[in-house]
Amino acid sequence: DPSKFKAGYKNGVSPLHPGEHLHIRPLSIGDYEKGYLDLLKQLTAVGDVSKEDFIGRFSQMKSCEDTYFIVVIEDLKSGQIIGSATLVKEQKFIHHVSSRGRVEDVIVSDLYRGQQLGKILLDVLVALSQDLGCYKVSLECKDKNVEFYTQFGFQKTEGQNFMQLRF
Ligand code: 16G
Repeated sequence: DPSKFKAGYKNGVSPLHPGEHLHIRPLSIGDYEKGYLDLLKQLTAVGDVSKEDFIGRFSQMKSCEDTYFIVVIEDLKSGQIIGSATLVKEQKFIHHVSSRGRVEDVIVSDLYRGQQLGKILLDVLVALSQDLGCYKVSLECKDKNVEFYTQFGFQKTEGQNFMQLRF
């Protein structure tokens, strides 16, 4: 529902029109050949992921109905994936058997920064999490990105901490 998207775009760009030659859509298996994993390497360690590994993980995610929503932006001119963000819908007993949305792995290729593509990806995932009936949506990010996420309504929560145990 396009009316759900917040305003505030410049230069005629919007989630429905991300830019010349740019196409926004769900991740597909063929994106292995379109540099999807190289894009993720701009976010964190990815390692050696074979096509077989990729297909296996893709299929596992797909088999979890209504759970993984990976949105990508493809540059149709180069045939490369240049932006991506994931929404995970986590099912709960709490809040009257509701669900929580988690925004993960948000990345826009360094060559495409400053074109409002991060905003597009976030607007799409926030609208999607609402449509899916999540009672909240959350994310973890670096200090330098806090301001970016504030524009979508994300807020740091007083008295709540992000904790992790790494292996
Ligand atoms: C950031 C990402 C998170 C990603 C992590 C990878 C967003 C909003 N946050 O926290 O989704 O999984 O970085 O870093 O995109 P790591 O390899 O140190 O876990």
